[in-house]
Amino acid sequence: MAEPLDDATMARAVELAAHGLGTTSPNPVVGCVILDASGVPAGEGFHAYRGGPHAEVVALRAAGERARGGTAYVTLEPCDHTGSTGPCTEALLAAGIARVVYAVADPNPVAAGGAERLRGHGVEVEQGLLAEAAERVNAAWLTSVRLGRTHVTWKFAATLDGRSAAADGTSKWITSPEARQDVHRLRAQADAIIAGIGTVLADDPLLTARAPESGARTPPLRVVVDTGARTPATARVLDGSAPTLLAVADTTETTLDAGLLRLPYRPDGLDLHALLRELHGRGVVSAFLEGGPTLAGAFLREGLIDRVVGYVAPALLGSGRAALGQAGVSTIAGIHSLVYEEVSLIGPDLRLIARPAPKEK
Ligand code: AOF
Ligand code: ZN
Repeated sequence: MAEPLDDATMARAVELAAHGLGTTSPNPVVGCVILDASGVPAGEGFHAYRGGPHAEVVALRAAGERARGGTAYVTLEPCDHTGSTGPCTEALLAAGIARVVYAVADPNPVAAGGAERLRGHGVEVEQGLLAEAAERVNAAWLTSVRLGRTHVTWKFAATLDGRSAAADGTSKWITSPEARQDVHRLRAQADAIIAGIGTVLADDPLLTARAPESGARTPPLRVVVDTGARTPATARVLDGSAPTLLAVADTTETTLDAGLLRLPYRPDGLDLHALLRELHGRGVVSAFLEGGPTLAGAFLREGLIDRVVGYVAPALLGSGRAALGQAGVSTIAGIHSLVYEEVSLIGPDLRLIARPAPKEK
């Protein structure tokens, strides 16, 4: 039976999970709150880094003896396997937890089965509370496990009329320093930053995350979709300050001294599905797709964009490059429908976060 405290407590667990964004990859972000037998908060925790204790274990440690007879709220089904740590099911049983409420089932076949194990030991188990919020915070990991490919966030910056550059190609700066700082913060949460060769040749970007709090963790992998290996040896993406991978066609011959990922070539470009499968195989759970409009259009056409983050400046250009290129839409029936997830002001600019609308059955 649902308790009045359930929603607020799971909301706290989701908030805790978010603290792990950017440091747990290739593991999920997970939050956990323990209430004692009389419903008073006894301990909380989140999964902080790969190989570290799971959220449940952190929260149980904090609760100590007060966990006995209590309820554990977890954003992801407790694991039932021994990996880098022991099974959370056993930790919960050993602590004498009487009830477990979790939001989202674990899609990882290796770790799943926790709910059944706990029920088998007489623990009251409920699933689905605040599942939408828990899905959202852990979207990158859930997508990568369910689909076997890297989760993609497409980021763009544009004027209110959707332009990312003026007619002469100049684009610095459409959005504010605050918005650009926010981009660095989001980039730092991703495992990889993807750009097209057009952007590398035009802007010579560094593609690094310069966020104050990202200091200690490994920098995101820089990935250039560069079919013909045209990246100049002097390009800033090859400066060695972060690892770089050039995705080239398997038929391309090059002497470029860089990490190469050879992919099948199709008439309309590199096989982007193969790219995201390969990256996933290398532990890249989440990628930030930036620059330029052609590559973004190709990803969208292939159904490979999971989240859109748009920074929209209160300015108009009226001409110049559109933020998004050809995306396979020729008539309105082919429109890529999204739902807004979040709208906020970042300095003077709007930040819009959206994801693909659920397909109608
Ligand atoms: C986490 N943190 O808080 C929970 C996880 O590699 P391991 O042994 O740490 O196990 C990772 C799996 O454990 C992960 O894929 C997920 O299925 C499950 N739950 N993982 O990293 C946590 N609760
Ligand atoms: Zn676990």
